[in-house]
Amino acid sequence: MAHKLVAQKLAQIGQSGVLRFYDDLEVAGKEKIMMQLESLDLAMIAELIETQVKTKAAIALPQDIQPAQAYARTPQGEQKEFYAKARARGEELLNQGKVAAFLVAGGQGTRLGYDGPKGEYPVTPVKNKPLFQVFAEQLLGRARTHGKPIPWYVMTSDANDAASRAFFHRHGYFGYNEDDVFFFQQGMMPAFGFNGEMLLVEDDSLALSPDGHGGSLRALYKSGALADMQKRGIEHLSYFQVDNPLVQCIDPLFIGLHDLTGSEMSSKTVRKAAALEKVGNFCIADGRLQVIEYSDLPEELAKSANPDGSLRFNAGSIAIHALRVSFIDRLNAGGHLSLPWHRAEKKVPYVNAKGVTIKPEKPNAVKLEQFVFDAIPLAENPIVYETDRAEEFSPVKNAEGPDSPDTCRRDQVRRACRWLEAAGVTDIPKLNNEPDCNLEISPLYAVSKDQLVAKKPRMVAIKSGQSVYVEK
Ligand code: UD2
Repeated sequence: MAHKLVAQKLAQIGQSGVLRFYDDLEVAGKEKIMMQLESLDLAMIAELIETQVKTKAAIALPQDIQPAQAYARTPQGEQKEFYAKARARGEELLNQGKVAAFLVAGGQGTRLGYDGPKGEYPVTPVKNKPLFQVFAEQLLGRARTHGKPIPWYVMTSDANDAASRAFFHRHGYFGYNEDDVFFFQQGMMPAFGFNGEMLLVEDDSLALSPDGHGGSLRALYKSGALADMQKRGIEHLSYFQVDNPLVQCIDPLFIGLHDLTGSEMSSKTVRKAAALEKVGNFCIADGRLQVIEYSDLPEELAKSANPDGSLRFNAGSIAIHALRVSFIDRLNAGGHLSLPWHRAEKKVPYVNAKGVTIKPEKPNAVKLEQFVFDAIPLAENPIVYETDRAEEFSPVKNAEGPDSPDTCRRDQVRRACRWLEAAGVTDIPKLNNEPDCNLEISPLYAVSKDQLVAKKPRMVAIKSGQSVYVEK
């Protein structure tokens, strides 16, 4: 019965081809492709084929692109009082249990050469803790400070959902209360041939891939995660991505600034490492705050300088956001998430009409993705707050070179060293001004520099080359 309805819908949109092998499939194969098709919004797909696949929708670059102003990392003058209020407000919201954490962990560690969910990747310099554990312990540390559990929403993908859940389970949820971790899967989109046809990767399977981290805002709604937040009285969501162990999963000052300014979606920024660094750029484009990806910002703008030589467009996006729960609800009104789609031409293996698998040598397909930062121009009063790259951003993306496990461990050790020195540990061995030892601070002991300073850690002298784990 279900099959007939789906077949009818497919016929209406000229996509019956995906069922060409259906009659010869085993029962399991029939169920598989039906489930895939039923999870798709076929009416929306029909529209996207016309507007995004068959025609290359020209990216309408805004007419007027200006640099965005960010709230300063360190407040000056009158701003100091506002920041103090904001920090207190963020802490109050945490004390009231009104803030939840949101991790997007849809990707695999492919670029890292790791065959599994990226969150499993061991990343810390002394204990080799996996990314998931780093976040779990940090959130636990935060929750203890504020005396309220922090619900944690974790978005996975079809490829890594089971493995991610099993990993948490095997490790006793890293001490987290199982009831406070809410896993859900992101949506998938089919790949399309240039003629608009949905591609099959097997006789019984569409060529599906994740719909982008922007899809997380739809998945929150569809999975019931949003309803769960509303039931728990959560007002704000702190969004972060799986590849950055330096992130403050929840930062009271940032949450407080976001709340007091009435912002529906706020973002952290760092100064760019170079004009063409591969991060999005915060801009005021045609009067609205938004992120323009590095690949879309005209090079002459990316390279343009202020009279003092500094970059004009110097606010890089590090994919850390705060979102109001009511905003996510509004974005999903009417059952449609109103974010644009980004088109990419890719090489996608597929089964042709004769049932032969083709491995293309050049791009043969269109993939469509949504980006979470495209929600910013739809938000009321969105703000940007500048943070310190060395303190908060060192992602693990590549197996070697920049943004690799090596640079990330180095940056974790440097930060631990700075925190310890601020807490009065003055005799850390150095070589060429770099810590000449391996340092790691347990987030269960201190989640921030201020917390570590308050703890006044008493440590025995550290020797050159020594590995030290600070937990008391
Ligand atoms: C992203 C941003 C870039 C910068 C950088 C900071 C985009 C297009 N670019 O670059 O501007 O902020 O991050 O690190 O976002 N993910 C999913 N589902 C998906 C796709 C991604 O969960 O369908 C997650 C993934 O698990 C990871 C994060 O999103 O946590 C980043 O994805 P990416 O590695 O594709 O983004 P990247 O490095 O190109």
